[in-house]
Amino acid sequence: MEQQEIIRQFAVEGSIVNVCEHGNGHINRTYLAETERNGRRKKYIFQQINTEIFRDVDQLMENITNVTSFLRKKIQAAGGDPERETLQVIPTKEGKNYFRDGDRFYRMYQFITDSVSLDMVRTPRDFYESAVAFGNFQALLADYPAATLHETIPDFHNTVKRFSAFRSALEADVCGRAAKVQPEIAFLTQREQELSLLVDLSGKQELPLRVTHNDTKLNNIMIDKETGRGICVIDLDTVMPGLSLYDFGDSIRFGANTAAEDETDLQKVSLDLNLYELYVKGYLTGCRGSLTEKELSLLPMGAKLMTMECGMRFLTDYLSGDTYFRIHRPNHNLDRCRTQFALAADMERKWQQMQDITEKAAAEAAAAV
Ligand code: ADP
Ligand code: GN1
Ligand code: MG
Repeated sequence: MEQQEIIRQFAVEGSIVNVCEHGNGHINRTYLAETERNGRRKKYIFQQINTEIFRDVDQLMENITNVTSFLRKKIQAAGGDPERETLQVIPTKEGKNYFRDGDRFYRMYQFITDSVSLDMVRTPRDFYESAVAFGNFQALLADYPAATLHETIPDFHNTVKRFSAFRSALEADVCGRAAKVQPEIAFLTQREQELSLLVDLSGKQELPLRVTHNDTKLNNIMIDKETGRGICVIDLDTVMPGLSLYDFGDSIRFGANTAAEDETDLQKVSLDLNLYELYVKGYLTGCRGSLTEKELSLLPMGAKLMTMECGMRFLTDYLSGDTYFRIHRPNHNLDRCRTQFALAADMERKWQQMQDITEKAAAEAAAAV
């Protein structure tokens, strides 16, 4: 089916006037679709769902529909604007939450108007606001019935299983690339022990399982152009039970890096401690005092392990022939892996400072309650 015909299957207003690729996500194919009726234009986000990764689209979309309906009610009750503060699924004309064309699956969202998503922080405030928004997202979902959520990607942040997957990819070495990445392999294997820390604590119920986002990149939040506030958390494909440390850590690894995730000049990669501190403060504000002592003390570890995990996933994908993350140039996944490991190494150098900042911010937040 032709793209415009697929878009017309959804309950959009008016006729389609423009469709173009949009955003910098690594997983789905995202388009901005514009329609017009009586001279009035409307924007939508139209996505082809990556079904190599999300194999059960019914479950995926059920999660998203239910989570967004839940958020909508809470936002309404708090006097917010649900049109802009949560994703809104546009159904098909037949009332379904996705459309299937052969083996391709599509969905449509309301476009969050007058907002931007950032691939790097512009000003420290952007990062602080994103932290408040991700913390708030978790707080809003604190009483969501977690057992009703489908696990869209099982063991998504299980660093032990991720390490096994890396080992398998290394042994198979299907593209003959292992020889080229010996330093990266060494960096990772030297840290194998530490990788299981959060998984072990979670298994012993020493860390609470919460409903988390699990993919808290800065570009998964829409920032209001006028107020600068983080208004809407998007990319809800991986909302599942998880650890707060995953959400915290993933934000740090992406947003508190002084360089882009795929920077090739590793000299530019470092952890910005000022941004780290702002994020801790913003996240604690958004979470409204819900984090346990143990969670608070492990925030630096969350940052480091999410950075290691992401580097490991990029390395695994590089060894496997780039089948998971969308790449835009040769060696893209290797470049991404190297920034993550360089960032983790910088965190090791700044470990004491990360701990001190966290402790101080946690004490201040506790005193403010
Ligand atoms: P992926 O899973 O591939 O990362 P996303 O759902 O994050 O896909 O979408 C990719 C990008 O598209 C986002 O980073 C954001 O810039 C933009 N985007 C997604 N949904 C919306 C929306 N509802 N309104 C405005 N922009 C959006
Ligand atoms: C992917 O979908 P996107 O681009 O927001 C990935 C994350 C990684 C991230 C690395 C479902 O996020 O887990 O941390 O790339 N999402 C999925 O940039 O695997
Ligand atoms: Mg995304």
